[in-house]
Amino acid sequence: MHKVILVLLAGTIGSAVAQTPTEKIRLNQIGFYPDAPKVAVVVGDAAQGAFQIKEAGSNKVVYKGTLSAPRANQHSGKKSRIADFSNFTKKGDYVVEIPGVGTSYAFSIKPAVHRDVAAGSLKGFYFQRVSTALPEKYAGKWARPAGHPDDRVLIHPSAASAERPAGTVISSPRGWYDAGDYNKYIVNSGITMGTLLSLYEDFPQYTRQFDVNIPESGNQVPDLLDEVVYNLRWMLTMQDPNDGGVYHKLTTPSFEGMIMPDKAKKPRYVIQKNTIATLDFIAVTAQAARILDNYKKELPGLADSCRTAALKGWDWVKKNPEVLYDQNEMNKNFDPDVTTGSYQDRSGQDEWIWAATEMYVTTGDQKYLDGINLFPDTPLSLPSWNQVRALAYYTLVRSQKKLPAGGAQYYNQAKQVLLKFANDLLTDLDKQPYHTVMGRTKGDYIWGSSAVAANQGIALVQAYQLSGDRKFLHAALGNLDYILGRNATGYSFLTGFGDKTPMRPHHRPSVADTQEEPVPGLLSGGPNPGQQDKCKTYTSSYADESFTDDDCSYASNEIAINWNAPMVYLATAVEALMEKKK
Ligand code: G3I
Ligand code: 9MR
Repeated sequence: MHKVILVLLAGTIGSAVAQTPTEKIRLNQIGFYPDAPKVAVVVGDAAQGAFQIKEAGSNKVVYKGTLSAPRANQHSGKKSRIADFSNFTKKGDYVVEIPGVGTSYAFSIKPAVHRDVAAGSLKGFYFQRVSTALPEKYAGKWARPAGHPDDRVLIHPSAASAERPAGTVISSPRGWYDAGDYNKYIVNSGITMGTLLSLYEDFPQYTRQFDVNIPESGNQVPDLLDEVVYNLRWMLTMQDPNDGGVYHKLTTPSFEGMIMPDKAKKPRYVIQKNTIATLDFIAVTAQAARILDNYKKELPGLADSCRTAALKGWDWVKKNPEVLYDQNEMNKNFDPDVTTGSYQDRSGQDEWIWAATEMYVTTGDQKYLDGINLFPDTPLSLPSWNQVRALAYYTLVRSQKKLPAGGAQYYNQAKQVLLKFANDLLTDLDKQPYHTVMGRTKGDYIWGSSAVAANQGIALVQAYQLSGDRKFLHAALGNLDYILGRNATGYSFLTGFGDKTPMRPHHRPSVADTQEEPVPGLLSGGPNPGQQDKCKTYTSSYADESFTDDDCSYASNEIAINWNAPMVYLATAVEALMEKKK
């Protein structure tokens, strides 16, 4: 009893002294590495002159600094100043205080400061698992019954063949829910898997240490790969065994309501085979084959199945090089109409490059590059579900030592293109209102902009690996700071991580369950001035502020596997690289 009173009393005194954090100071709400840049941003006109760092508990001033000159925001015209305390390196818990403005959220300075973020965002994938119950042992208060067995999926008329006429029942279980919806899309699975498999290939040692408390955690396979295999086994079922073509998606005709997985029981179909889905599938299975060769004992037959699947897929795309998925056209010809995510892409050029490169690296056979222009004369695009060329270059530079004779030229070209791309990302970094690569142009704020920040971070990590120049690593870290709070909304976009983090993502289980807090470890889409959801609760239309923490907002506050994957990559890569000595 006495103990309880004492604790309560201490709590009261603590909160009487502590100030409510101000929203005007924006920083990574998790914290900083001792020997890396540390930046907070203060918004508005009031702030100028000095700032200080105080110990979170005692209020003792431990560092004094001066705010930068004001920087004008290109999206909103608002002013901000930078509080740079990179020179302060002592481990502990602190706040930033700016006289006349207030104090920030508390943060830590310590080694491995993003370890929980990295592990938590990987665990996010477990919560997206289809066809299985999530018991409390692994899912805690987000435990839920199994949904979508997907063992009786229908062949949609658009996907019919002689061997599998419309209405044929196939089994296509497992995989991850794509996003806030319950469908499974091959194209989006493609980049997601490529990103996670690349994380394993780039940092095999570090990723072996992950234990994220999933059912497979006790086995001899790294948890990262166990999670990937859960989706891989689904992807393999999406290939038509008769000809090697791959279905575009497994979906209900229209989106389910905001209900739990086990309550969502509309019939599900696989939809039209096409070239781009098959190319993405080939890239993933080819990459998985070479990685899983190292786990033949633990995952018997899986590497071989992937290799065979990739080869069969390749035969199909060679015969069907230009079958595009066009949902409107498809709906004109077949019933039922399908109105779920289209993931339709007008050009397969980048998918050909990616698939051919993965085949080339896995088999060592030059023939896969025949007829492929690996380095077209168009600027490289940041990876996204419909732009995968950079994934090919990441694989080429990573595989330098394993490339067959003649491969050095591809390595050299890929390296050059990637370094140019990363250098361009650094343009005017010192002038940016939040001192981040993310957000220099309005074009960064698309649907899923958080993944733009994360994918830019990956490109910068690649450049650091290629050059050893720490400016790239520090800029990648700056984009991680962006995602975790140093941005114009003040949100840390990863659910469950930070003080101000989305509470109402457009995510069916988070909306429909009985828990106050959303499922953790999921990356919210982030600012998107398109506001395609037409929600009424946006409070700003400036590109970098166009976000609303409301479950109506699928255009700014949904979550998605192709956004979570680069989040996992960036946080993990930064951890692995900061762990190494300079
Ligand atoms: O291709 C044009 C480009 O030419 C133009 O410059 C640009 C300007 O904004 O727009 C580009 O098209 C955009 C397209 O994504 C490709 O980036 C569209 O405006 C934009 O509306 C579209 O958003 C996609 C959205 O689905 C709607 O189709 C998102 O990228 C995609 O992540 C999202 O994915 C959904 C799935 O369909 C369903 N499941 C949830 C998932 C996440 O929200
Ligand atoms: O929930 C859907 C989300 O996953 C998609 O990203 C989004 C855009 O395709 O669509 C959402 O579903 C909405 C539908 O498009 C329109 N009616 C309301 C649905 C959300 O409740």
